[in-house]
Amino acid sequence: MGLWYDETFDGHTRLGLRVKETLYSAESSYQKVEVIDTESFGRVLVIDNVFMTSEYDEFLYHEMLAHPALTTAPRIERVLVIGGGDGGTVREVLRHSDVKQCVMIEIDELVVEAAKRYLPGIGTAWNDPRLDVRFIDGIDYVKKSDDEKYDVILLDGTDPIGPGAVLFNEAFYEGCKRMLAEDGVMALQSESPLLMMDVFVETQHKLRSLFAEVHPYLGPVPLYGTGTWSWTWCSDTGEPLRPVKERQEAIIEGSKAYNPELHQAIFALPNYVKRALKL
Ligand code: SPD
Repeated sequence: MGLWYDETFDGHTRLGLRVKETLYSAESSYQKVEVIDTESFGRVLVIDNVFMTSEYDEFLYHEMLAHPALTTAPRIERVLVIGGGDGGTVREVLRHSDVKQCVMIEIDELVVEAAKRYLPGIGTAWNDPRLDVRFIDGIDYVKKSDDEKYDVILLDGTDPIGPGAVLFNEAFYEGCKRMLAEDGVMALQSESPLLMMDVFVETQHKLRSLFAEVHPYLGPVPLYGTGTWSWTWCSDTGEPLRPVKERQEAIIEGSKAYNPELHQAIFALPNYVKRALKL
């Protein structure tokens, strides 16, 4: 039978992957970081026993986090990514030639070290001169930084447990808004509207109290084992369904999932989500 690695979601449900080999296992001052090689999902980054990303389906998550925001913001010269230590999100950001600078704030250097060594197929843009990686606390950064505001902010956190929990609180979102240009766009991973409906709904309410336009969108990420995953597009101006065609055209060829039709489709919400959000 071999060895299995299980992620347990709620004490009653788990997703198991058959492990070929554990490639890396270490404890930082924040969390346990592992990379396992699996039969079905290829190499998988695991943080505190939660599957974070896999070689097999990472594109479904990273392309969906990055491109809806990057194709709709009025400008995309300065982009901030908070979290995302595996490098998948910044890789997608840097595929846009209009991006002049991408600052990535990751609290845990060990995640980036592990990803660089064991997941080189995911983080393919580490050497891009436009990338500025800083190992600092994202909360402190958005609350106190004097840096120029960003055109796009992407939040690529873990689930709201452990060090990633603060990335779901209102004070953090307020800080992000402080760092966002007036007409900027922020997008974030906002959990599963099925197994984590309470977190999903609460997150939408927090965002709605800060932004005039808050639009969740959905897609599958098999590694998260919950059927459907959500991300949320936020802005005070702008409109998620009016992408810049030239930006879309420039990335279609190299995208495994994102295309203009999918961009429109992912914002269509099923009734159970609309009802939960009173839309
Ligand atoms: N249930 C796991 C959710 C993890 C979301 N972030 C993943 C980081 C991938 N860059």
